[in-house]
Amino acid sequence: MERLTDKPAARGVLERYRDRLPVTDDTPMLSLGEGGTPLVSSRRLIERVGCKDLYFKLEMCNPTSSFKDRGMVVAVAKALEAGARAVLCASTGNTSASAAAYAARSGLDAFVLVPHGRVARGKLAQAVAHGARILSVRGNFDDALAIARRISEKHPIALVNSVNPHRIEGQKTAAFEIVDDLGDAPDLLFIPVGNAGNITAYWRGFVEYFQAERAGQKPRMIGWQAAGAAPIVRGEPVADPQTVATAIRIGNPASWELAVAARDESGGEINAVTDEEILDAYHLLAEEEGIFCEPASAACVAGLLKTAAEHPESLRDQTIVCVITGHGLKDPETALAIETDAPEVDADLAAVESAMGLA
Ligand code: AN7
Repeated sequence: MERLTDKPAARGVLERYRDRLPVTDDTPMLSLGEGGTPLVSSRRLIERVGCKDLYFKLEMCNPTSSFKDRGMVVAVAKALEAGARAVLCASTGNTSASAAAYAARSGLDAFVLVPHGRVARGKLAQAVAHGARILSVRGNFDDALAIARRISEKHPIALVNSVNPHRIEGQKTAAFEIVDDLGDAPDLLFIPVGNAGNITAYWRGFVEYFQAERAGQKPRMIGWQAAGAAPIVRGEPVADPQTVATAIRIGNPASWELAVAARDESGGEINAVTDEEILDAYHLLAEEEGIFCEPASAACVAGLLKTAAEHPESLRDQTIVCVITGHGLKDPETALAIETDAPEVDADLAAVESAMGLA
């Protein structure tokens, strides 16, 4: 942490929001330039939705291409401040990618427990590249998190899952940015729900800005789980969660109660969308908005399209933000699973013209 003078373009979450984060004089100002992500307006999907305004918060534009970086930078900085030598997480992929990156930058060891065979390849590639010690656990995310919690209790290794309160603190800064960009909170926030840390964090951020009178209202929080991994919707843990959206393949969310509180205090809802609905939204977002996200992120857009189909009147006068949590490149298998029509052609002008239908 010698080079405290690093000044990434976006300054980073710790420096920008130090007054609203658990930053002390001893907290290292770690940063990879996280936060400050774009809030882009919908150009085409809004016509299907029929609301007043529709925006996408592009959290895939963070340094490791997911929202996790906002919380991870705080958790790793606080671990450093406390003298930790190593960090540990269980992860469906994005938390491990982020932990690996910030640990690498800090000279800490990173141990990541991932559910065997269920992590998208791009996320594994990130953990490998950053030199994390990856353990592929024969079990699901919930099994891996239970073990990670035990290990952090028994050994001096900092747990950087969202049960670490510093993660939630960092992630709430995304809500601040939305309010600052819009001039107020939106009416509705659509957000995917897995381990339920992020919906908890956004709600905290919106409440804080409302109490500080930086926002005149708070949004209703509208969370979306995958139908095969929807414990909060069903009201009971799911023993064997299944969904194409591997990031949210979680059967017993750590922040379950806090997510329910966010839902209820905001007058919101947490509902489910099927894998088919998720993949439809995933393709529409890429094809009609130019936004290539991972399937879990598309769950909230799927939920928005479903709501537009079932209760169009509920959206009519609303300003809506969808949180696009992770990048599509993280999961190339899903992207390439659709039938691609990429005919091979000879390296010849006439042949290419003919294949393009220009001949
Ligand atoms: C792209 O990385 O749980 O409800 O271990 O990667 O806060 O869990 C990821 C979750 C949404 C759900 N979108 O957020 C992990 C992990 C993406 C994600 C979620 C995740 P939470």
